Order: sequence, then structure tokens, then C-alpha cells
Amino acid sequence: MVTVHHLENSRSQRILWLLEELGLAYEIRRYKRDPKTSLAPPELLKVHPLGKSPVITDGDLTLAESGAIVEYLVERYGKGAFAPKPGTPERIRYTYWLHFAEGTAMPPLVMKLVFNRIERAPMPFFARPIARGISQKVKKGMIDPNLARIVEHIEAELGKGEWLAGDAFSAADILMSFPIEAAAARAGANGKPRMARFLERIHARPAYQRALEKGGKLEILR
Ligand SMILES: N[C@@H](CCC(=O)N[C@@H](CS)C(=O)NCC(=O)O)C(=O)O
Repeated sequence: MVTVHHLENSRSQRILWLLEELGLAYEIRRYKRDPKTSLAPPELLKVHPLGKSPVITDGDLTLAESGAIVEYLVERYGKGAFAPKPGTPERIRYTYWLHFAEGTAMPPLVMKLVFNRIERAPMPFFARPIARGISQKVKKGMIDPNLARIVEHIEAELGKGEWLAGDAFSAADILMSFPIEAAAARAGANGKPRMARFLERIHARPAYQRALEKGGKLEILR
């Protein structure tokens, strides 16, 4: 049976959601974030050397990295669903979004979170204006323009079909859900009508709701 090593309020929610869409029985091992740092607890290091989530185990296999887990589960248990047929234009779009989610969208979204936190971190009063000045310079000069392009790109692409890979819902929509949620919370994407509609539609899916019931609430950190 597949076991998901699930860190509360994290990217691993997507794996629970995919397993619910697949209708597969699975087990959840739960991990809590450190209340001060939001980091994963050291027990996750016993599952995988990077100590991050998601990680799944399935028989002898231990697999980390959301995109790799999604590809594995769809190929092994999807019975042809949730991925467009190989050799089609939709499949190329599918592959593109699978890589885009963690390869292009998440890095600046995580940087935005880190710099937001630097500005709010406890520090001596005389250091705050310096820390804030550096943070705002990095955000304004590098992170925000990059995120603005990413948001515009996703918004434009969502206009080309019902879902990201084409007219059929696919695992690429599941993988992209987290960057789209994070962009809504941290990069102004909540003002984009197609992205807002995308989030409404995924939230309405029964499998998404079952995954939330099992995995706990998803409150994107800001
Ligand atoms: N690209 C990896 C990122 C994994 C990752 O950073 N996961 C976060 C959860 S959102 C985590 O474990 N954070 C806690 C920590 O870094 O200690 C993936 O998609 O699996």
C-alpha cells in the first residue's frame, strides 16, 4: 500500500488529492511543522535524506519530489487517466506544467516567503530598517518582476483550454494547484480571473475536499 509522509499544511496535500482522484487506498503518516521556524521535524530525515515532504513509500520504493511522485502514481495506478496520451500536443503541455510547477514557479514564491519573513523577524530595533531595506530591494528588483511574469503567463495559458494541459483535467492541474494558491497569497494572483476560477473549480472537486478532510487544512504561508 502507498504511504504518504505528509507534513501538515504543505505541498504534500497534492499527493493526498491525487490519491483521492485515483481512488486508491493509502496510509498517511503525519508530521507537524516546528511552530517557530515552520520547518519539518527531524523524524522526516529517517524517511528521506533531505527530510522534506512529500515522500511516499510503496513496497520497497521510497520516492521524494512532488513531480516524480505524481508521475509515478499516474503511471503505476492511473490506468490511462489524469495524463494525456503520449505523442499528443496535450501531453507536451502536461510535461511542461509538471516541470514548471517546482522548477520555475515555486523558487521565486519561496523566496518571497523568506523575504517576507525576514521583514517580520524579531531583531534589534536598529537592524530593522536595514533588514527591511535589503529585503524590499531584492523583492522589488528581482522577485516581484519575476513573479509578475509567471502570474501573467499562467493566466494567459489558462485561457487556452478548460484545464492547463487541454480540455481534460490532469495531474498537471494538481501539481500546479500549489503554486497557483501560493501566487494568490503572495503575488497578487487573486486578482486574476482565470486563476481565481481555477482555484474555485479545484476546491469544488470532491476528491480535493476528501484530501483536505484527511490531510488537514491548507493555509498558504505568507
Ligand atoms: N521540490 C520539492 C520541495 C519539497 C519541500 O520543500 N517541501 C516543503 C513542504 S511545502 C518542506 O518539506 N518544508 C519543510 C522544511 O524544509 O523543513 C517537492 O516538490 O517535493
